Amino acid sequence: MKKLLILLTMMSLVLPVAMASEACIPQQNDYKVTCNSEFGCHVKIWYGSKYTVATSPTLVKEKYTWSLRWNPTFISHGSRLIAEWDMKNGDTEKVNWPAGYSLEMCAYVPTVIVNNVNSPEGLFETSGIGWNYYEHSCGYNGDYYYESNTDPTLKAKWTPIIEKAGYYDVYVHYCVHSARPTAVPYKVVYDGGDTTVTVDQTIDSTGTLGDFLPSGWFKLGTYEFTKGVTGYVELDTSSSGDTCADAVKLVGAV
Ligand SMILES: [Ca+2]
Ligand SMILES: [Ca+2]
Repeated sequence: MKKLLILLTMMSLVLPVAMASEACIPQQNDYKVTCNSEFGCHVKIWYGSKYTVATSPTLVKEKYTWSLRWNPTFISHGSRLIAEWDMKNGDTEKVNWPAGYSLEMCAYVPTVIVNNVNSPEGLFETSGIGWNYYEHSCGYNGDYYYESNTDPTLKAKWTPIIEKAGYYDVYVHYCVHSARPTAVPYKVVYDGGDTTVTVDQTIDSTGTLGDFLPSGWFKLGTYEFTKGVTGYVELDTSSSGDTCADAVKLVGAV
């Protein structure tokens, strides 16, 4: 209960916290744009540097508040961002843009990383006695926990703080070593059930053997999560070898 209170306090103080990237696709001009991403969209209109007519595109404001940038900043490819706005999933907005302008529809891609430490993005917990904290560059953010027991009651749990419900790709990171188990059971608890995926911690995410190698992000699968802290990833140490507990990442599946 105490941990839950701490977590809720963290959430109330620091939200929004999740990082977000964008997946952008140029649009054909058919006088409207539609957002087809459950995490929402970000629309951007660019003014190409080779276009010489100094008139604005025909922006038909219907539903959304547009952010117009009449003192635009040059970006690397020589175009200027002149307008942008956010849209919700399934919504359509009227817009027309003449030759020389381009429009991108960008799906928001939320990303939540829970390292082996409590943070605004999530909670990390270990249970049982026998976990050792270790610092090495092979772990995500240079650290991880490992154990040398065969007691299956030892567990490690990552609870991401989900701001937007939806489907997420779930990845784990660990420090690769030949002394680790070849089948670490990671249980993913998601909206509607749970699935256990075993991970060979003697190889990295591309299948390469090694000692003290960073694993890269190994994908456990794609699962649906509700807003909040009901979903989590948990491993136990029932497998033979020195299990590593490092980091979990969720990336919006768009
Ligand atoms: Ca780590
Ligand atoms: Ca063990």
